[in-house]
Amino acid sequence: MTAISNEKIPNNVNLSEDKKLQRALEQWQPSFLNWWNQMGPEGFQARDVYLRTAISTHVDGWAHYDFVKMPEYRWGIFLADAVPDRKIGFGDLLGQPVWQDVPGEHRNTLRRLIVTQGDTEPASVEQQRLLGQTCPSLYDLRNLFQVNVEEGRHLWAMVYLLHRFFGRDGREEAEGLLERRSGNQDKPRILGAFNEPIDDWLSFYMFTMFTDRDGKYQLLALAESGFDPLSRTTRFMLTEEAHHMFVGETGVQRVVQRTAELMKQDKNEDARAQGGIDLPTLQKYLNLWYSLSLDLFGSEVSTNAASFFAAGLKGRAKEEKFEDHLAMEGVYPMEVPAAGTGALEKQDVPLRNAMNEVLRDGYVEDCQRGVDRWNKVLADRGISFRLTLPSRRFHRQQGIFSNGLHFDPSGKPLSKDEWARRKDEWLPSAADRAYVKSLQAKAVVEPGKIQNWVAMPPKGVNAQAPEFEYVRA
Ligand code: BYC
Ligand code: FE
Ligand code: FE
Repeated sequence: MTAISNEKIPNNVNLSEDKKLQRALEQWQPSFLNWWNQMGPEGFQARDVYLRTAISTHVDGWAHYDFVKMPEYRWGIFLADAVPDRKIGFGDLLGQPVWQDVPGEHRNTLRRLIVTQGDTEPASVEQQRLLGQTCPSLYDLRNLFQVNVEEGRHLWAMVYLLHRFFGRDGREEAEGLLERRSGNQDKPRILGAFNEPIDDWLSFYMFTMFTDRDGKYQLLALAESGFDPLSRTTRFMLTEEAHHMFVGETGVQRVVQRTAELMKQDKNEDARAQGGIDLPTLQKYLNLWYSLSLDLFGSEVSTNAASFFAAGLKGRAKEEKFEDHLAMEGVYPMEVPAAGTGALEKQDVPLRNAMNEVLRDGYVEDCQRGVDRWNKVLADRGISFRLTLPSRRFHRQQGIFSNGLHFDPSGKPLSKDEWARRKDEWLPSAADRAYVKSLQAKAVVEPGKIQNWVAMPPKGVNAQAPEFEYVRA
């Protein structure tokens, strides 16, 4: 491994050999820090936080753990090792050598994909910037900051590609990534879920469970790209993504566990009476973040997706597991709402046009495995309630089930009026949100202590104890 740690921008891309690129990125760096100081975690920037930093891409030692002040975090540029003689694994160019540069005819499309990916990273940091002030424990606070600095690194990953391969347009896009703001009316982030508020910790756990998991699937699809630098950078991002989903899945699991404990302490099994989050409220938060995250896959039937696939820009997750990499002949049977009536009709969609749905299939299965693990916690404690993933048709704002159509969580069509009348049964109401926030009104920052509505983790970070002082006063 080359020595990288003492460079201004840590990297494994030989940045010092490309002075022009190095200068451009060193010019972007203060803008990034400016953005971080303004839009990053509020109130904790001067604290020492126990963080892992990526220092290489090798499995046996890519992470280094130590106390760091977040603005001094060493955000670096890391690509996974090149696969020798790598070939395009799908689409019209199947079997041709991958590209080390951007083919002119795909320049705009690739830039757009990279910008869309890049935009989500700072967006999530913005969405989460006030959570530190209401943290359940120091362990959770540290995990939040770990996720935040790594999303910052993912932004660096996309900005590297923009600067290195897209010339002036790329540099302008890199500026734009620091200018849009989550939830801002005039300059919103690009994708829907990234403009939604994350202003309580249950939402944070659901977001890292469901929305970061969209990240996993999108990154897996981009890791198949014929544009090799994109493939290599997303492959390394995936190793960091695993921790974000761990934070989400185990976060919700610790809430489920605590809720079960509190139910057992109450003569009516009433978790709220014991200061916890009841299971129906958990289900509503799940419904919300799962449906917002389903939207991130785009429409079920998409000519964009077909052309990304045809051109070798974006594949399916783990493309090698499929038999037919051309996808010219197959169809994907789907239930599609008929124009006008909205009644569901079976339709065979040409496979390439259904690539968003194919990617979503893998995602849905992956989510279900997590939900099964939560339900096991309930079963083990003798509670009969089960959490469920709602139908893919429920509460959609993108794709064939949006556009004024409404469905209940079982997928049954509803009139507009019925939806308006009943949606608070399925999505967090203003009262639910106020209740959840009331449980988190006061941050708990004493080592080993935790708010009442969530259980302590069974293990700490990097072999430290759960009660370790992860963020120093
Ligand atoms: N919100 O054919 P369609 C992550 C637009 S998360 C707003 O349906 P397509 C992370 C679409 O852009 C992973 N607009 O979809 C997680 C298009 O616009 P134009 C992020 C949307 O193009 C947590 C139109 O609707 N990575 O990393 O096949 C924390 C029709 O498009 C939405 C990526 O997204 C939406 N939800 O696919 C931190 C990968 N959905 O062209 C980070 C890169 C669609 O008509 N992006 N639209 O103006 C892509 O691959 C594709 O852009 C999408 C959409 C999958 C998002
Ligand atoms: Fe990310
Ligand atoms: Fe993430």
